[in-house]
Amino acid sequence: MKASLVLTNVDTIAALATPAGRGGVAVIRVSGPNLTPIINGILQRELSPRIATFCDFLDEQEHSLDQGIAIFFPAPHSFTGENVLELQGHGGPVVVQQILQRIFQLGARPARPGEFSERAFLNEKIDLAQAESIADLINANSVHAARAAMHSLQGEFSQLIHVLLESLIQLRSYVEAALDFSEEEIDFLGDHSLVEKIDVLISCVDEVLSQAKQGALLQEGMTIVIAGKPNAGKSSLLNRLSGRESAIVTDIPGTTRDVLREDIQIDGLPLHIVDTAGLRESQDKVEKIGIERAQEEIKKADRLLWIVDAKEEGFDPLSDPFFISLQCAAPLTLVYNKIDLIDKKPELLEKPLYTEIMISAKTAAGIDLLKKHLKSAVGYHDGEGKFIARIRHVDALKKSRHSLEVALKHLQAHRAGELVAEELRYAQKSLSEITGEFTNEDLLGRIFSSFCVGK
Ligand SMILES: Nc1nc2c(ncn2[C@@H]2O[C@H](COP(=O)(O)OP(=O)(O)OP(=O)(O)O)[C@@H](O)[C@H]2O)c(=O)[nH]1
Ligand SMILES: [Mg+2]
Repeated sequence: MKASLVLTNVDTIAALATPAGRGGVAVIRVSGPNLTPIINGILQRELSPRIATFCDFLDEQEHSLDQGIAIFFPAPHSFTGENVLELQGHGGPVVVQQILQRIFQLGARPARPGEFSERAFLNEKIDLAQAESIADLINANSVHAARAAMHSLQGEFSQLIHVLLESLIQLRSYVEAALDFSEEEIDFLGDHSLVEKIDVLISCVDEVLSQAKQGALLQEGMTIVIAGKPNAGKSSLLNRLSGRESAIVTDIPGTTRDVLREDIQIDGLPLHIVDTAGLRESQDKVEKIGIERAQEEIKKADRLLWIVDAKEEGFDPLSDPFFISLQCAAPLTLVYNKIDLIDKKPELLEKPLYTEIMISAKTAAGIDLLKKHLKSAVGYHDGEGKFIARIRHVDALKKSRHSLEVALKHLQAHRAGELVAEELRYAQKSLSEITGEFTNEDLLGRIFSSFCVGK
């Protein structure tokens, strides 16, 4: 599949690699099989490989469009694995457009979003997980996320996947070989060491899975929806968590009508906090829409913070008809707010089906406890994640783990060698999706088109 894609990518592509707009320097990147016409046309001189050369960038009439640095990276020692030309000129939108137009005139076409990274992947300069980490590094919102993305880019995550794949391939060859000799098949299926080997592999997958979940949290964060009756202090809590007065707070019930969002971080864990309209029966047209929106947000939450006034101590959400009617699937934290009014101390209680926490949005009492609770509720460990990952990777690891478990069942319950072999094959396929060895073109298209142009 890779080879056929490479063959269709014979045209030369160009794009601005630095952000659009005005800046000191703009870098234009050109990649393709043959850049001689472009270099001859715009620079009218030869370039030594990987040497920065100060020169004029020329138009058709040989007038200078700009002056800057040109660097030529001959294939395969370049980012994309093709011949690459980088022009570093002045960062003005007009001058950049003129240079790009000139390059297009000389035979290149505009690059699609992510097309440089896609070519790097197709030419096996990086695998899929590494290509994704480029986008993650660029989009990183915290030092933690940037470091983790860098580790992924350097191949640490891919390396772990390769180790798992190696063990799986060994296991598969053992099983397949045994299947070829039906007499020995009986021995091999009864051989406890095979069960052990699959067990060990499942624990190894679990280990990588837990790290990948951490990496995916760093990359995607989680959505926390604050909901409850009017005046409970939802907007006050949003403001307290975000550290700014983003929501209007008054003592009038029904103050918040729209959905408000703030992105915050707790020790590198990105949290998308959503404040919603207080839930109650209302005849007010605007408030009713706000309440509908709140209900929609609750459905999308990764965790729900249900706020009640601390005076309502003993409130049981699970027997509250209003709460039940929301049919919230997300895990719940019941937050008693305004403890300053009843002279209570912050406290956290683990109930069988949810967590209870006492805070004051006004005095900030218990806010650190709440933050700590949110971190541990999603399994986020302090310190940094080793590498960045995506939900896609976590899902692939889970699928692989599931296949291994099914293989184990077939082995133990029925000694069904063929089925064991088949499941091990699925397990391998799922793992290979992470690094892109078995990935279909649709998925590739989706992944790379989410990048920006020039990457
Ligand atoms: N004493 C005290 N007052 C609080 C606390 N949190 C909020 N309040 C007050 O309670 C009132 C309502 O606060 P909001 O944050 O607007 O409540 P809300 O839940 O967003 O209300 P709606 O948007 O109307 O649903 C305001 O007067 C706040 O100052 C708290 O911890 N202690
Ligand atoms: Mg509010």
